[in-house]
Amino acid sequence: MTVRIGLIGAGGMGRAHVERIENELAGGRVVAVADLNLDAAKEVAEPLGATAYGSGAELIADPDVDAVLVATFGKVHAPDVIAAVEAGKYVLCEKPLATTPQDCIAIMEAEQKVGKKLVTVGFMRRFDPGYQEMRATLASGELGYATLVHCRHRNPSVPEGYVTRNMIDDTAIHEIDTCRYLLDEEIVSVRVDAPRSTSRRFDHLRDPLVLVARTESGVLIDDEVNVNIQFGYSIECELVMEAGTIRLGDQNTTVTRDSHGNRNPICRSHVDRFHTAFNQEVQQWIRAVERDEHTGSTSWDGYAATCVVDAALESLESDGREVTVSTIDKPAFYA
Ligand code: ISE
Repeated sequence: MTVRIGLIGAGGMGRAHVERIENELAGGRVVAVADLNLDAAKEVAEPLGATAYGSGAELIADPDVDAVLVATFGKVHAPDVIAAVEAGKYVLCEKPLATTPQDCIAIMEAEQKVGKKLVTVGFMRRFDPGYQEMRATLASGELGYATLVHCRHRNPSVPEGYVTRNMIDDTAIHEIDTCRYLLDEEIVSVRVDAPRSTSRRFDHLRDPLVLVARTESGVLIDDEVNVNIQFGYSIECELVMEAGTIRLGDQNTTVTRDSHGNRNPICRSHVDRFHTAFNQEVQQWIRAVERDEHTGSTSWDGYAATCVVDAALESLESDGREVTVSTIDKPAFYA
């Protein structure tokens, strides 16, 4: 069976997904594209022979669409995700699931009403082989339990429209999710420190920031978020256990040796750094939809991450006070 996919959001991320579905992955086909900018939807849809729509609602109602990929801005995710769930269609929704805990709760309620896990959140790092190995090493127990996680999230630069809250809700949200995934426990408190800002930023931005979070068992996480580092896209993560550490391989392609010394190419963006992870994520989603199964992170994961984001934003607004993360009790449905 070929899974007939409808894409909502014809921007950069949506186009990158179309490219992989059409040229690199098996089992799926993009049959419809929706965007509020109908011309953008047409531009993506026409070469594929797909139908273009000016709204997500029309695409979701199309009986030829089996499953929905949402790649719009986080702020507008909830209505489309809820409509797809109510139509009984599987959804792969780019992160964040939504920008408020309330919207995430509405999505979880819709899912529980339908009685089926239909929503996967696009936390693609869960599909990165490095993070998977780190998780397996911790879970094996060989090196004891975790005590610390050191993370660094660096981007070469960000556009002017990127504002300080995006340091948390768009960027650090990846470490929030990967740490929950690696440690298999919730983050219970968080604070955000703001060091001296780099001069290589737009004036409105506070960059870099450092997130310091604590989990249920007391593991301490530190995350340097630094989005105008100039030299490239670089993600580091080191998990410290009682009897050893494991560090994520970064930029692990080739090393050139010449009269200038040793050097390796550095990625420019998440699309190339996490190419394999994105492909694995979308491929496994397509396979799971074929089998009528859920895969990847759940709406609960999307909700839990958004609650940590909220607490971190509160800390940022209160000059780095440690803020307790408040959540509803986890519904048995997501156990
Ligand atoms: C972007 O949306 C991503 O998801 C990238 O992984 C992250 O590095 C970047 O800061 C975000 O804006």
